[in-house]
Amino acid sequence: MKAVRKSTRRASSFAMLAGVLAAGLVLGVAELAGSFFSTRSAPLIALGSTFIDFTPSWLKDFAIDTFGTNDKLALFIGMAVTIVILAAILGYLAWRRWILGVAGVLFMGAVMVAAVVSRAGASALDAVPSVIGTLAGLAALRWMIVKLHAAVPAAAQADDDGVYSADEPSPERAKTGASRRAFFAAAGVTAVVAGATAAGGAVISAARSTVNAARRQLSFPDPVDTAKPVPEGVDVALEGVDPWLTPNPDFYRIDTALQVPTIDVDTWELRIHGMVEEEIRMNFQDLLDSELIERHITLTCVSNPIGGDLVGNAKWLGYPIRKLLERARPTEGADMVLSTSTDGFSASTPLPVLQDERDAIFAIAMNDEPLPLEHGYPVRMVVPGLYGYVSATKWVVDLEVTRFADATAYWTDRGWSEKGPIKTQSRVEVPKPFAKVAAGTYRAGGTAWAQNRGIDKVEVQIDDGPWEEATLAIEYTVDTWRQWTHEVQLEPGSHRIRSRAYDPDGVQVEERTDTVPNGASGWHSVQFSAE
Ligand SMILES: Nc1nc2c(c(=O)[nH]1)N[C@H]1C(S)=C(S)[C@@H](COP(=O)(O)O)O[C@H]1N2
Ligand SMILES: [Mo]
Repeated sequence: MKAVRKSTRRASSFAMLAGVLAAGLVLGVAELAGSFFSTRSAPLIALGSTFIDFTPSWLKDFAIDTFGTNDKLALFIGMAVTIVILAAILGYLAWRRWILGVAGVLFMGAVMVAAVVSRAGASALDAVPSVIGTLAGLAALRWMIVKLHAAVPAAAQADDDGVYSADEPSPERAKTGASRRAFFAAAGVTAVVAGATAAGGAVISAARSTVNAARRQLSFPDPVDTAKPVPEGVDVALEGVDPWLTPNPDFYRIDTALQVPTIDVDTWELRIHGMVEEEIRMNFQDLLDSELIERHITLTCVSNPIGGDLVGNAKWLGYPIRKLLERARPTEGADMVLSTSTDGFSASTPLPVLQDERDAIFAIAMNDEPLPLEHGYPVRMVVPGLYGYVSATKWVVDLEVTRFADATAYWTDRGWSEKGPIKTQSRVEVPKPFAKVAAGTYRAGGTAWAQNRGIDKVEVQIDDGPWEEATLAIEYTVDTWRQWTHEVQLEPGSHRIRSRAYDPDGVQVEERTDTVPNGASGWHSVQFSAE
């Protein structure tokens, strides 16, 4: 009887240990997963920052008075102690009654998610690491608790007050010993995985912050050819229409990189080779020493659905790809340039497109800022008029001049077309789908694009009425998108608004097609109602 009581007591401390290890796993996994996304999603930092934000000023003053510049360290130690205590309690609860453990872990997970998501600039996506971590921790806790139950005599678990009557036969005890070893194995695995994930996450985040610090230090020479001034009239000044210049944090991001590559500018090198008279290697300083130009170019993803937002307009600073090709001198028969990024993505771009006057560039800055890491730091390609998958290689390090007959690229290997000119598109941004607007005179608006060809006209239709010509904003260049606006008269009731754009070749294709294999076509239509 005494032995059993002792084993219960020991079991509860094992349960607490299991809770603490599971909490470690939650944080470790979340840290590693977070390092793949952004530093914002690291739950510990978010929790600490949230705590600071909610700390009453008397406590803040007390902390600064007491700990001085060590106040942050004190905060982390305080957090660690709190987490260990809460986790131990949770472990104990989970052992007594699993459902309490589940509820507790999910509650803590929810607190983490709330802390992460409420940080400035955070998005719902930043919650993913906390969610993954919580699920991993829950699974590990379950695993350890099951082993623990197997290790502790059944009678010991049946009674809450520690009074039982068990005279166990020795075979039982032998089994219990084996189960106890199984528990320790589970606990050991959890501890190792927690430590490894936390360390991995820390290493990746540290590498990223070093690269980010170097990135912030970068300064660029003045371009020899600056972008022409942007007239105010490129904007129709209608609330709800996307800004003409897309701020970097709002710029869509599409790539295959599970983890954003972190490249050291000092070791970055671009090689151009293959069917060329002269092979060239260029480092970042060579690029800075070259004659840089500045251009506004609207980038579009082939996966953008009709009316979608995988499109953005930015000012790019960089070196014309044409100039590099002039120096390398492609040989007879070459018709394609295969560009490859550090992470193995590749794009096949028609050689003539990179040689003509359209200003395809190796971009090093985006909207007057060094390229953001996720947009290809330190160097990416931007080619007016082609979808990103065949031209806009981020983190670019290699250019091979070759032939379409001899090589294929990442997406062309996966069923997308070899050639990817951007299709002329227009979209309605005001009204939004299913909006309720006031009947009477209503101002609609949106954006159209036909990079490298230009938008000549946009027409708008309400229900089955006549197509009317919309007012176009000033065209900046043919490589940038163009806003439109149009006043319509609305009767009360439900309506449909459609838009269609014209490029120099005529009206945009009406037939709706899927994005595969070379981009969606079709007229955008929005349902809404007036009352
Ligand atoms: N290295 C790399 N570059 C890439 C991609 C990629 O997956 N990896 N995706 C391309 C695609 S499909 C598009 S649409 C653009 C998107 O660029 P953005 O993320 O800067 O908007 O990048 C292109 N460059
Ligand atoms: Mo894309």
